[in-house]
Amino acid sequence: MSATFDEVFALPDGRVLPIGPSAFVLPGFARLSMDDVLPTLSEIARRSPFRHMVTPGGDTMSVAMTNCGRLGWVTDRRGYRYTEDDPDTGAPWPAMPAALSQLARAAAAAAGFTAFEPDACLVNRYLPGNRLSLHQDRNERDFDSPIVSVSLGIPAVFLFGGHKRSDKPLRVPLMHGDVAVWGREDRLRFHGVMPLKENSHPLLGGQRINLTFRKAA
Ligand code: MD3
Ligand code: FE
Repeated sequence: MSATFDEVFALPDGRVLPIGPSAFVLPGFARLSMDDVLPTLSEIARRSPFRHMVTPGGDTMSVAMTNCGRLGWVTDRRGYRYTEDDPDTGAPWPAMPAALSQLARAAAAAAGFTAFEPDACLVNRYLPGNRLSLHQDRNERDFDSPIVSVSLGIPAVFLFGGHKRSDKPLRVPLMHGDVAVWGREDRLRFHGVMPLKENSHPLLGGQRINLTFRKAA
Protein backbone atom coordinates (compact mmCIF):
# COMPACT_ATOMS: atom_id res chain seq x y z
CA MET A 1 0.00 0.00 0.00
CA SER A 2 1.50 3.41 -0.92
CA ALA A 3 1.11 6.56 1.12
CA THR A 4 -1.82 8.82 0.28
CA PHE A 5 -1.34 12.35 -1.01
CA ASP A 6 -2.42 13.65 2.41
CA GLU A 7 0.03 11.51 4.34
CA VAL A 8 2.96 12.77 2.32
CA PHE A 9 2.03 16.39 1.63
CA ALA A 10 -0.48 17.72 4.19
CA LEU A 11 1.27 20.45 6.16
CA PRO A 12 -0.02 22.14 9.31
CA ASP A 13 -2.04 25.23 8.41
CA GLY A 14 -2.97 26.57 11.84
CA ARG A 15 -6.47 25.07 11.91
CA VAL A 16 -7.89 24.31 15.39
CA LEU A 17 -11.01 22.20 14.80
CA PRO A 18 -13.44 21.95 17.72
CA ILE A 19 -14.84 18.46 18.34
CA GLY A 20 -16.35 19.45 21.70
CA PRO A 21 -16.73 22.63 23.81
CA SER A 22 -13.12 22.24 25.09
CA ALA A 23 -11.75 19.58 22.74
CA PHE A 24 -9.81 20.32 19.56
CA VAL A 25 -7.98 18.61 16.72
CA LEU A 26 -4.96 20.44 15.27
CA PRO A 27 -4.46 18.77 11.87
CA GLY A 28 -0.80 18.09 11.08
CA PHE A 29 0.42 20.20 14.01
CA ALA A 30 3.32 17.80 14.76
CA ARG A 31 4.33 17.09 11.15
CA LEU A 32 7.31 19.43 11.00
CA SER A 33 8.76 18.11 14.30
CA MET A 34 9.54 14.55 13.19
CA ASP A 35 13.35 15.03 12.89
CA ASP A 36 13.37 15.88 16.61
CA VAL A 37 10.56 13.57 17.79
CA LEU A 38 11.25 10.21 16.12
CA PRO A 39 14.79 9.70 17.52
CA THR A 40 13.46 10.32 21.04
CA LEU A 41 10.91 7.52 20.59
CA SER A 42 13.60 4.99 19.67
CA GLU A 43 15.61 5.98 22.72
CA ILE A 44 12.57 5.73 25.06
CA ALA A 45 11.72 2.25 23.71
CA ARG A 46 15.37 1.15 24.06
CA ARG A 47 15.39 2.07 27.77
CA SER A 48 11.79 1.06 28.62
CA PRO A 49 10.61 -1.40 25.96
CA PHE A 50 7.00 -1.58 24.76
CA ARG A 51 5.00 -4.21 26.64
CA HIS A 52 1.44 -5.52 26.74
CA MET A 53 0.02 -4.62 30.13
CA VAL A 54 -2.72 -6.57 31.90
CA THR A 55 -5.96 -4.92 33.05
CA PRO A 56 -7.31 -5.41 36.59
CA GLY A 57 -9.86 -7.77 34.99
CA GLY A 58 -7.05 -10.00 33.69
CA ASP A 59 -7.16 -9.10 29.98
CA THR A 60 -3.90 -8.46 28.15
CA MET A 61 -4.12 -5.19 26.20
CA SER A 62 -3.67 -5.41 22.41
CA VAL A 63 -1.98 -1.99 22.40
CA ALA A 64 1.69 -2.10 23.54
CA MET A 65 2.76 0.66 25.94
CA THR A 66 5.71 2.43 27.46
CA ASN A 67 6.15 5.86 29.10
CA CYS A 68 8.47 8.80 29.50
CA GLY A 69 8.44 11.57 32.06
CA ARG A 70 8.67 11.64 35.84
CA LEU A 71 5.56 9.46 36.07
CA GLY A 72 4.35 6.59 33.88
CA TRP A 73 0.89 5.04 33.60
CA VAL A 74 0.69 1.30 34.33
CA THR A 75 -1.96 -1.33 34.76
CA ASP A 76 -1.74 -4.81 36.23
CA ARG A 77 -4.00 -7.10 38.28
CA ARG A 78 -3.76 -4.62 41.18
CA GLY A 79 -5.23 -1.71 39.19
CA TYR A 80 -4.39 1.41 37.17
CA ARG A 81 -1.91 3.92 38.57
CA TYR A 82 1.10 6.14 37.92
CA THR A 83 4.57 4.99 38.99
CA GLU A 84 8.00 6.68 39.14
CA ASP A 85 9.77 3.45 38.12
CA ASP A 86 9.18 1.13 35.19
CA PRO A 87 8.03 -2.13 36.82
CA ASP A 88 9.68 -4.13 33.99
CA THR A 89 13.16 -2.60 34.37
CA GLY A 90 13.08 -1.38 37.99
CA ALA A 91 14.58 1.92 36.75
CA PRO A 92 12.92 5.35 36.55
CA TRP A 93 10.94 5.92 33.34
CA PRO A 94 13.05 7.71 30.70
CA ALA A 95 12.97 11.49 31.20
CA MET A 96 10.63 13.46 28.99
CA PRO A 97 12.71 14.74 26.04
CA ALA A 98 12.54 18.53 25.57
CA ALA A 99 11.36 18.01 21.98
CA LEU A 100 8.27 16.22 23.31
CA SER A 101 7.39 18.55 26.19
CA GLN A 102 7.84 21.58 23.90
CA LEU A 103 5.56 20.07 21.27
CA ALA A 104 2.88 19.29 23.87
CA ARG A 105 3.12 22.76 25.38
CA ALA A 106 2.89 24.48 21.99
CA ALA A 107 -0.16 22.39 21.00
CA ALA A 108 -1.91 23.09 24.31
CA ALA A 109 -1.28 26.83 23.87
CA ALA A 110 -2.59 26.74 20.28
CA ALA A 111 -5.83 25.26 21.68
CA GLY A 112 -6.06 27.94 24.39
CA PHE A 113 -4.57 26.04 27.35
CA THR A 114 -1.64 28.10 28.60
CA ALA A 115 1.23 26.91 30.84
CA PHE A 116 0.68 23.17 30.32
CA GLU A 117 3.51 21.32 32.13
CA PRO A 118 3.07 17.58 31.52
CA ASP A 119 4.86 15.23 33.93
CA ALA A 120 3.78 12.02 32.17
CA CYS A 121 3.74 10.83 28.58
CA LEU A 122 2.12 7.48 27.79
CA VAL A 123 3.37 6.02 24.51
CA ASN A 124 0.91 3.63 22.84
CA ARG A 125 1.90 1.40 19.89
CA TYR A 126 -0.90 0.01 17.69
CA LEU A 127 -0.47 -2.73 15.09
CA PRO A 128 -3.24 -3.68 12.64
CA GLY A 129 -6.22 -5.12 14.54
CA ASN A 130 -5.25 -3.47 17.84
CA ARG A 131 -7.93 -1.35 19.51
CA LEU A 132 -8.57 0.61 22.68
CA SER A 133 -12.03 0.12 24.16
CA LEU A 134 -14.09 3.05 25.49
CA HIS A 135 -12.67 4.39 28.75
CA GLN A 136 -12.15 7.58 30.75
CA ASP A 137 -8.72 8.95 31.75
CA ARG A 138 -9.22 9.48 35.47
CA ASN A 139 -6.03 8.29 37.18
CA GLU A 140 -4.56 11.81 37.13
CA ARG A 141 -4.70 13.96 40.24
CA ASP A 142 -5.04 17.14 38.19
CA PHE A 143 -8.27 17.29 36.17
CA ASP A 144 -7.71 21.03 35.59
CA SER A 145 -4.88 20.45 33.12
CA PRO A 146 -5.70 19.37 29.57
CA ILE A 147 -4.50 16.20 27.88
CA VAL A 148 -2.55 16.45 24.63
CA SER A 149 -2.33 13.53 22.23
CA VAL A 150 -0.04 13.22 19.18
CA SER A 151 -0.86 10.65 16.50
CA LEU A 152 1.99 9.25 14.40
CA GLY A 153 2.15 6.68 11.60
CA ILE A 154 -0.82 4.95 10.03
CA PRO A 155 -4.28 6.50 10.51
CA ALA A 156 -6.82 5.49 13.14
CA VAL A 157 -10.46 6.26 13.86
CA PHE A 158 -10.77 7.84 17.28
CA LEU A 159 -14.04 7.44 19.18
CA PHE A 160 -15.08 10.58 21.03
CA GLY A 161 -17.91 9.70 23.36
CA GLY A 162 -19.92 11.48 26.00
CA HIS A 163 -20.00 11.40 29.79
CA LYS A 164 -21.81 8.04 29.87
CA ARG A 165 -20.33 4.88 28.35
CA SER A 166 -23.60 4.41 26.42
CA ASP A 167 -23.44 7.86 24.71
CA LYS A 168 -22.99 7.35 20.96
CA PRO A 169 -19.40 8.35 20.11
CA LEU A 170 -18.35 10.71 17.32
CA ARG A 171 -15.82 9.07 14.93
CA VAL A 172 -12.78 11.26 14.33
CA PRO A 173 -10.07 10.12 11.87
CA LEU A 174 -6.60 10.87 13.24
CA MET A 175 -3.71 10.96 10.76
CA HIS A 176 0.05 11.17 11.12
CA GLY A 177 1.01 14.44 12.83
CA ASP A 178 -2.49 15.29 14.05
CA VAL A 179 -2.67 16.56 17.62
CA ALA A 180 -5.76 16.46 19.85
CA VAL A 181 -6.13 18.66 22.94
CA TRP A 182 -8.98 18.33 25.38
CA GLY A 183 -9.75 19.65 28.85
CA ARG A 184 -12.33 21.23 31.14
CA GLU A 185 -15.83 19.85 30.46
CA ASP A 186 -14.46 17.37 27.87
CA ARG A 187 -11.66 16.06 30.10
CA LEU A 188 -13.62 13.07 31.43
CA ARG A 189 -15.39 12.01 28.24
CA PHE A 190 -15.39 8.35 27.28
CA HIS A 191 -13.11 7.69 24.32
CA GLY A 192 -11.38 4.87 22.48
CA VAL A 193 -9.78 3.78 19.22
CA MET A 194 -11.36 1.51 16.56
CA PRO A 195 -9.40 -1.57 15.48
CA LEU A 196 -6.49 -0.35 13.36
CA LYS A 197 -6.65 -1.13 9.64
CA GLU A 198 -3.63 -2.52 7.79
CA ASN A 199 -1.72 0.35 6.15
CA SER A 200 1.78 1.70 5.71
CA HIS A 201 3.38 5.01 6.59
CA PRO A 202 6.63 6.21 4.97
CA LEU A 203 8.30 7.08 8.30
CA LEU A 204 6.76 4.57 10.73
CA GLY A 205 5.89 1.57 8.55
CA GLY A 206 2.88 -0.54 9.50
CA GLN A 207 2.23 0.89 12.97
CA ARG A 208 0.57 3.78 14.75
CA ILE A 209 2.21 5.48 17.73
CA ASN A 210 0.17 7.73 20.00
CA LEU A 211 1.76 9.99 22.60
CA THR A 212 -0.55 11.14 25.39
CA PHE A 213 0.76 13.96 27.58
CA ARG A 214 -0.81 14.44 30.99
CA LYS A 215 -0.25 16.25 34.23
CA ALA A 216 -0.59 13.24 36.52
CA ALA A 217 0.54 14.65 39.87
C1 MD3 B 1 -10.22 11.83 25.19
N1 MD3 B 1 -5.22 6.99 23.84
O1 MD3 B 1 -3.88 6.51 26.12
S1 MD3 B 1 -5.77 9.82 22.58
C2 MD3 B 1 -5.10 6.78 26.23
O2 MD3 B 1 -5.05 7.20 20.37
C3 MD3 B 1 -5.89 6.99 24.99
O3 MD3 B 1 -3.92 6.02 21.81
C4 MD3 B 1 -5.88 7.05 22.57
O4 MD3 B 1 -7.06 7.16 25.08
C5 MD3 B 1 -4.87 6.76 21.50
O5 MD3 B 1 -5.69 6.90 27.31
C6 MD3 B 1 -6.64 8.30 22.32
C7 MD3 B 1 -6.76 10.91 21.63
C8 MD3 B 1 -7.90 11.66 22.26
C9 MD3 B 1 -8.35 12.75 21.57
C10 MD3 B 1 -9.39 13.52 22.06
C11 MD3 B 1 -10.02 13.21 23.26
C12 MD3 B 1 -8.51 11.35 23.47
C13 MD3 B 1 -9.58 12.12 23.99
C14 MD3 B 1 -11.10 13.99 23.78
C15 MD3 B 1 -11.72 13.67 24.98
C16 MD3 B 1 -11.27 12.59 25.69
FE1 FE C 1 -7.55 7.60 27.14
